[in-house]
Amino acid sequence: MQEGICLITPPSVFLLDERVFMNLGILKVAAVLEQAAIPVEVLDLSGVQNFEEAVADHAVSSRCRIFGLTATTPQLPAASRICAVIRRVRPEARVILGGPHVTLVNAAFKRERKNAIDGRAGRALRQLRETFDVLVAGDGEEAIFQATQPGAPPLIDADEPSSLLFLSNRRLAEIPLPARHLVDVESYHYTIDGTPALSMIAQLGCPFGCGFCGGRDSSFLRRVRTRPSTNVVAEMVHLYERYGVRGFMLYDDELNVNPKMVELMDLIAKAADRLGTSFRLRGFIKAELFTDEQAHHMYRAGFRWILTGFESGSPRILKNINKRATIEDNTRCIEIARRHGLKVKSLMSLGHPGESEETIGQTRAWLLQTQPEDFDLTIITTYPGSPYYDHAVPHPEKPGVWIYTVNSDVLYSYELDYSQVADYYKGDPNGGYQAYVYTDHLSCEELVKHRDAIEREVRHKLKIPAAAGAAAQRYEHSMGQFGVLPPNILRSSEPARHAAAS
Ligand code: B12
Ligand code: SF4
Repeated sequence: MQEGICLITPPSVFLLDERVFMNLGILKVAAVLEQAAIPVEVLDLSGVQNFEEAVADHAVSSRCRIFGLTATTPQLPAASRICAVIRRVRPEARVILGGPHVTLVNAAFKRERKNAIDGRAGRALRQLRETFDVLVAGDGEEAIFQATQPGAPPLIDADEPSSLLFLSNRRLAEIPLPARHLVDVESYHYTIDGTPALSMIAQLGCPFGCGFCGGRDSSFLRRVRTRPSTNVVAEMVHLYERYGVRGFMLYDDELNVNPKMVELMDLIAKAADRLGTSFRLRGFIKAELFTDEQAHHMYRAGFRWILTGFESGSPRILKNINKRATIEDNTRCIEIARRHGLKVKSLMSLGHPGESEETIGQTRAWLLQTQPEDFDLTIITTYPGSPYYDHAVPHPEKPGVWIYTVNSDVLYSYELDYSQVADYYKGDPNGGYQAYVYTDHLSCEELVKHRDAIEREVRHKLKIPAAAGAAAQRYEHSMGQFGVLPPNILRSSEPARHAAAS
């Protein structure tokens, strides 16, 4: 029988609820392997507290010798621990790491190399190389076949548009849909206005250059790549027919950077009519590109919500972020949405260069003035691969502190060992935040204090309930099931496909 590949999604213990959106990237890699009749196992550890036990139990009996992990930066500590478990129980195994973290570290490293700097991205990449056997940066769909070959190079760079491994628009449309059947779809629970929904990626890339956003030097994350509108609609129809869902969360970075967005909305509306149903959609919009025409067609397609990264109510901070949108653009975006019956979730953040009590006050005032139906307020984290990280220089006096300067305003960030610290994203919004950044005007603690105060006040005044979390699950192997993982954690491609490959 042909050797299989076990693909693993590490947990994200820092998320409020881990079974909301399944990881589509690794399921795209699984789909191309299945298409090539290579047996695939998917170990979905999202929400599994004792994940190392689950990995040990499975790896010891798995027929796979190749293990492929995905990781964002905050998932890296868990991914490193998973790798250590595999090495312990299966010393002969090959462990591949793909996903956003390695992609971003590699992009930052290439930038350092271009500028002849031996810097922290180079160190981070070396650390990854010491931990994993093969690293894959960028698109995984073609690269996985190289990574699994005997004698594969330690780093495969599929994040270069000149590489055959970098997917063209045409190839993007040809590759199979994410292999969602290899995770327990039922255990994921997301609704849009009460309608059960699944997430989708219709296009890749965002051409903008916001300072806190990862991948501004990565073609994988920056170059806009689209699929034909008919191809996107076909995925929706498939999800409707196979899983019975009418809700779709579009996780494209910014839907309206696609010049064919209105055409796409029309085709979605027509598909729903043809099926005799109505869809409910949610997705991200770039504020200054938003128009009445887009809003009208989005509503017809089934959108009732848009999410927009407005980030700040301060003109100075918007400039420092390099957001491009002005306060007026942002307010106008909300007005357009309102005219067309679309609710707005305003995505806001604190802790940018030059952040002060005054700029935070402007953010608070803008939220209260524009009254979004929902909002999110985070403190930014300087992840590798974002301009705030990549363009920072060491503090001349304080070891472990980095300085990013823009328009004479400064952001200080603490150096973190990303292989150890699962940096904070969303915990308990009432008192669970930490900051690893500060400015000339506000300390880490003050940023957290202001964030918590605005969260409480704005939610109270606008009557917006706080998001609820979900308890993590424990994998139990004490019931005579040693080595057999339940189907909500482990799924394999169908035996018929295995047989075809043997
Ligand atoms: C959807 C999404 C989420 C969702 C769902 C996450 C999930 N379960 O997938 C939610 C809302 C939960 C979320 C949360 C967060 N996210 Co998010 N998210 C995204 C988003 C918009 C789309 C992800 C996606 O599906 N992409 C499309 C697929 C095809 O790409 P992919 O997953 O990277 O997989 C491809 C390759 O990476 C590679 N690959 C991936 N895995 C593997 C494995 C192997 C073995 C191989 C060979 C290849 C391979 O092949 C895949 C197919 O091409 C991305 C931005 C983006 N456009 O990618 C940000 C992004 C991944 N998120 C990001 C961040 C920072 C976060 C948060 C920390 C929140 C925050 N503070 O902003 C949290 C942390 C979540 C976590 N689990 O770690 C950053 C990651 C930065 C980093 N350094 O890792 C990104 C890149 C946004 C950005 N531009 O800054 N996120
Ligand atoms: S924050 Fe949004 S608009 Fe800015 S670069 Fe990232 S994806 Fe693009």
